[in-house]
Amino acid sequence: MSSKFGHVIITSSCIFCRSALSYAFVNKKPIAPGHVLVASDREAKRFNDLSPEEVSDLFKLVHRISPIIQKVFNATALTIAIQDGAAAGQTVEHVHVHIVPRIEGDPLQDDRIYEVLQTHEKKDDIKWRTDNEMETEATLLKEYFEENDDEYQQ
Ligand code: AMW
Repeated sequence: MSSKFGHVIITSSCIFCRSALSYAFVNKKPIAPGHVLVASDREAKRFNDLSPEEVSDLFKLVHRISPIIQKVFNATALTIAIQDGAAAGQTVEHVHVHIVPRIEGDPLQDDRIYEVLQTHEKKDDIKWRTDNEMETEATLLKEYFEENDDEYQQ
């Protein structure tokens, strides 16, 4: 089943994990390897438009997938962020959480990540990935969840 992400349709081949009210998918223009997104199923624009149940479900899904993203992409840390509103850099008007794998000394140090997150979609130095590249990553992550994530308790 595909899902709406603001004005964009995310195909099921790019969605690697779902919960009752949210879904996790690979990024078309990641700022680092493994930069993924978690969105609410319902197309709410701003964080505060979500119900408490949706907030809880969204962050439970972030909580569930984040250690796996860190491990799969050989990171030692994560930046977990929401750009909530246009002035904060939000371009897709549908609540979503960014999960970005980090390592000591990576190019996003010194809070540079926040500038890059706000501007990366408009800049040409990071390329938009092909559907094939995205599907390959989502397939890898899907298998990882199906096989290795049985113990997660929501
Ligand atoms: W925001 O700037 O609204 O906080 O973040 C939007 C995110 O959505 C960006 O990281 C961007 O790369 C990503 N994105 C935009 N279009 C797509 C798409 N078709 N599929 C997956 N991710 C997308």
